Amino acid sequence: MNPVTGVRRHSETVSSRLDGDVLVVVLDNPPVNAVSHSMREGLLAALTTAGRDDVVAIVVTGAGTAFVGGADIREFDAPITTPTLPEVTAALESSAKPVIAAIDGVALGGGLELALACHRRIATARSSFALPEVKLGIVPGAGGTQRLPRLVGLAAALDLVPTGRTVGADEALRLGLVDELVDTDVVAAAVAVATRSRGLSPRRTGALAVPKLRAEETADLVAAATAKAKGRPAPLSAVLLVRSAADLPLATGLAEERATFLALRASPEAAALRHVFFAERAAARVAGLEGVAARPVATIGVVGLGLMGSGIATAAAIAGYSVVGVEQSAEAASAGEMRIADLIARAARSGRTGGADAATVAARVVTGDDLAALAGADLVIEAVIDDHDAKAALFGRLDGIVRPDAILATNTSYLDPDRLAEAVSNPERVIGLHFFSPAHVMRLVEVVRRAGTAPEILATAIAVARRLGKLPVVTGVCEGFIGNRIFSAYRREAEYLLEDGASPQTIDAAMEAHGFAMGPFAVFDLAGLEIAWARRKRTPRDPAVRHVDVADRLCEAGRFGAKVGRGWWDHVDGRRVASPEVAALIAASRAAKGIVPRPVTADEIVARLTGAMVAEGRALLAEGIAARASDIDLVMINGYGFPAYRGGPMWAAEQGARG
Ligand code: 3H9
Repeated sequence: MNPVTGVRRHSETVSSRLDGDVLVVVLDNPPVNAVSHSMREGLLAALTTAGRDDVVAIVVTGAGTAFVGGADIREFDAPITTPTLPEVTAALESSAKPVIAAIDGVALGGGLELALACHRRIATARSSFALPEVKLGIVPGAGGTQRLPRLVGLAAALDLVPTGRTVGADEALRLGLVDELVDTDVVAAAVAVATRSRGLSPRRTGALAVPKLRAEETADLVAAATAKAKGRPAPLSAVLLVRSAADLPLATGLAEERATFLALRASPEAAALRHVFFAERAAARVAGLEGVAARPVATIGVVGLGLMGSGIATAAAIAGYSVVGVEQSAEAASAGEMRIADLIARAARSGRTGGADAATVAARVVTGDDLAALAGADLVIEAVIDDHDAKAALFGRLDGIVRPDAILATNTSYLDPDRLAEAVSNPERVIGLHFFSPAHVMRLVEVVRRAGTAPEILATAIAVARRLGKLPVVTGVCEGFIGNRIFSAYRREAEYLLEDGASPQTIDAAMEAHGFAMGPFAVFDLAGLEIAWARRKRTPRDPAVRHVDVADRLCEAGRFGAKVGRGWWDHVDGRRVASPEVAALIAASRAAKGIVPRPVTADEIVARLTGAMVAEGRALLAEGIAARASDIDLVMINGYGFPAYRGGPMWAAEQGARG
């Protein structure tokens, strides 16, 4: 013990001090106090110290701005070491002296499990709670599935554990997950409660019975949670474990939970999801931005209020920015404003406006038909038609209107932002912000870094994307950037497969069975075929490269996709149906080239389509367009429906190569 401070160190990450006759145990493992081996060891040692006669109760708290962000995910690739987290939670729960969790910040995963094993939980309003393990392909492994339902009931636990949903402090209080909220010093409040609990026997969560429900009610809740699990092992196991908490003695339930946790922890799916977790953090580290601060941004201009622009404006308003939307005419502007108001209202209804009501969010948006309204904007994002001349002319006009330091961002999918930048007098402020449709929903934003973009502009664009709740991934300049360039290779290979003998039906079915939300032909139909057709018509074709022209024939026949009811599929009452017309066009294309169709298996389809992605991904890395393979994985998962549980194309290929 340090004689001056009275602080006793139990391990590298755990210390304690006496506050009166209450032992305050501090967990300190920056940045989020993840539970590491040293924290588990230290906590057990602190509990031993608490056995002394001069201690009447124990308060456990986190240093800094978190309680505990979960078990240390970096340890998950290594063998388990003792003491394990279940040993620590068992020791906390069985402590003869009352243990109170003082929570200020996140209590996630193993962190929430620690709190659940304490005898009371006191928290601040900014705290939040979740068992997010299923997002990492595992289930809680230290009692979460057994203690949570004892505290909050089956309905809430079946909502929270299989989804990993985060709840704020108010909801946690309502659910009974925390006992008290304070707006003062949470440790002082916990010490006061602890002092009052002197001599009282602790209320042990594990000793509580799960509140009884009628059998039919339980069956309905289980069925709903099972449907949401979409066949993935972790959420499905979470449903079963939570359900069994109502019937099994604590020790049996904990043993089942632990066995499931250990099995899932070792699964390829969990390894892939851990890769995704760390990939997202790695994407935030952008070379050349070390020590570069983002500028403050308060007002965002959006030019073009079609579907894309309205989505961007909606996301910006929800994030709290002042938004100025500009269209070509007053009618188009008011149509855009109505669309934005509708998107905001829908977001508010489904609880995606951060607690603000729709009217408050909508009041942040003004629209009009005069670019002059953008004079005060800090950042202007153009989302007009994807045509170089139109965008360059707009940038030229904006150059004379916006502040000289305002950032100009293009939402182009395919055009060259370097050429667009030539239209403005100080091109270092031009950047690409490539949103995905619908922009208020899709998480991915490709941040297109031009060689001439100033670092401060790049840092600011990334910070804005993050505040919009997006996942920004930096890409260099090339046709289609990371995502659409890989998607083009994917499209090409899908068309080769067609000609070789597969059909839109077999190809889509194979990719959907592989975990894609939609197969490629369903995606082409949803996006519409005419934009790619127009691009093909203006792009010279290399005669040496194999080309499949079925898509051109489809467009010539007016089969532009789902919105006209006909594309690669027929779309009837929202269902996809195989089209004899398309089958005939494919057959004609084969016949014209003398190709005899052969059976193509689902395995070949998956191997060739994912192989095409990987080959293009490697080219992007070699060209320096993508900074790291994991950035490519994030783009394909968050923008193109690649299943996260397979870790992305580059990760999956690496695992496959390792065998
Ligand atoms: C679990 O608990 C299983 C138990 O049931 C087991 C029982 C036996 N471990 O996201 P940020 C790092 S599973 C290790 O940028 P934010 C992160 O890598 C776990 N490291 O900050 C990053 O490092 P770097 C359940 C972690 O403020 C840095 O912290 N828990 C962990 O935007 C900052 O992270 C979860 O799934 C961790 N658990 O968000 C929670 N957490 O600077 C996962 C973070 O080197 N974490 N790091 O890149 C999160 O959701 C967010 O990180 C959090 C902070 C909300 C905590």
